[in-house]
Amino acid sequence: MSKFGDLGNFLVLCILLGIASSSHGQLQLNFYAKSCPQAEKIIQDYVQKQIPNAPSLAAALLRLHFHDCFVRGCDGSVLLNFTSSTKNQTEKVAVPNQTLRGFSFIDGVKKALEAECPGVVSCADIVALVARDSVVVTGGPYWKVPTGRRDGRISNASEALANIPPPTSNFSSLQTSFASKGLDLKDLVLLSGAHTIGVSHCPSFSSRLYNFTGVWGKKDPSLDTEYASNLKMKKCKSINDNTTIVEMDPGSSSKFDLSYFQLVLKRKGLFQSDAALTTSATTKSFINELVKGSLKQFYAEFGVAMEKMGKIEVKTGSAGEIRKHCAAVNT
Ligand code: HEM
Ligand SMILES: *[C@@H]1O[C@H](CO)[C@@H](O)[C@H](O)[C@H]1NC(C)=O
Ligand SMILES: *[C@@H]1O[C@H](CO)[C@@H](O)[C@H](O)[C@H]1NC(C)=O
Ligand SMILES: *[C@@H]1O[C@H](CO)[C@@H](O)[C@H](O)[C@H]1NC(C)=O
Ligand SMILES: *[C@@H]1O[C@H](CO)[C@@H](O)[C@H](O)[C@H]1NC(C)=O
Ligand SMILES: *[C@@H]1O[C@H](CO)[C@@H](O)[C@H](O)[C@H]1NC(C)=O
Ligand SMILES: *[C@@H]1O[C@H](CO)[C@@H](O)[C@H](O)[C@H]1NC(C)=O
Ligand SMILES: CC(=O)N[C@H]1CO[C@H](CO)[C@@H](O)[C@@H]1O
Repeated sequence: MSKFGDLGNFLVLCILLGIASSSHGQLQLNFYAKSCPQAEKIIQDYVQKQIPNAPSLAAALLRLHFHDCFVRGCDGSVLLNFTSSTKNQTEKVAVPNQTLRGFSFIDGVKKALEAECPGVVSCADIVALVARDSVVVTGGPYWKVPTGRRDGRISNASEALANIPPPTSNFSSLQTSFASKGLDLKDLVLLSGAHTIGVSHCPSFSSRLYNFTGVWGKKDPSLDTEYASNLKMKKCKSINDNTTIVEMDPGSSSKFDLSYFQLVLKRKGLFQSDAALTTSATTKSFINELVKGSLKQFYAEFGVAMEKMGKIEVKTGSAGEIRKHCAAVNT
């Protein structure tokens, strides 16, 4: 009798744990194995076909995943053009999103997936997989992307403003921002390493050249002087230039290498947020270790941090929805 009781308790416990873990929202590798077995292959094929024609999109797509995850979790909300409650004020409209690219690429992938298995693969998973596959195709690191994310129905510009750290962030703001997403200082350093690829527009850093701390003519003393003059003479010739693009890792902005960290140590990180990583002894020593280590080691650690970022506040199970079109919530 007591034996049955124990077994009974044990079974009840198993069921409770089962419920707890499923409602906890676990992503899993190859979530679409049964529902859409070709899903990951379709995405990979699309990326392998398209990215070599437009390799600069790899950086844009990686950044898109970051912006998605930092606002309401990785739920595809960054892709929405309008929702019923926020009308045109979606995340895209917010200042940090004005330079996002890659939306039509995501739409193209979604179209290919809808043709194979309609209504099955979420836009949030597409963003996560496309980011990884694009980086891999351009010769960068690979990381695991567990799937099963569901799409959100809300996208709000003021939340994007509040959650995406601005390039003027100091160390403590970055630490707070990342901590609020469950990411630690090591993650902050590693993920900032994404700035080894891609470009920026002048307004993201021109106050460092022209108007530091709001004082006209003042330059950011933490930025290498020669680098600053070059940027002023050759790139951002006026503080109003909002069209010129600048490599964040000059000469190496299509290579996923360690040179971003080398530049940051030489006071040549483009943003105040890059420079801020050397203002804490902890993050500075992480950077020193990375620079001394191998590329392989950076790739492995970057991958772990990306997997962590890809799990921020994900919606799973029956939460959210699987959008039909990535730019709009289902009606
Ligand atoms: C630590 C806080 C971060 C700040 C303040 C920041 C800020 C920025 C800014 C201002 C730009 C340039 C936008 C423009 O003017 O065009 C940029 C570009 C970029 N960021 Fe970040 N970022 C951060 C973290 C990250 C993370 C975590 C990732 C990805 C894991 C990332 C990936 C990228 C990439 C790949 C680009 C280049 C995009 C392109 O070429 O279109 N950033 N970032
Ligand atoms: C959403 O906005 C993007 C530009 O931000 C545009 O290219 C796309 O056509 C729009 N999609 C819809 C469904 O309105
Ligand atoms: C958007 O988010 C802000 C800040 O959280 C909130 O005050 C505002 O009410 C939201 N707007 C809508 C339309 O939900
Ligand atoms: C939203 O649309 C209205 C009317 O079309 C316009 O007046 C307003 O400026 C728009 N807001 C934003 C942030 O684009
Ligand atoms: C960092 O920036 C935040 C937000 O702008 C500000 O409130 C804080 O005082 C700054 N911290 C330091 C140490 O400068
Ligand atoms: C310089 O910065 C201050 C404070 O942010 C601002 O009020 C001023 O308009 C800026 N000057 C120029 C020329 O952009
Ligand atoms: C960008 O610069 C152009 C020309 O200086 C100006 O017309 C436009 O309003 C600017 N856009 C933004 C978003 O500041
Ligand atoms: C990609 C995207 O949607 N960018 C938008 C950012 O916001 C400006 C207006 O503030 C729009 O013009 C862009 O289309």
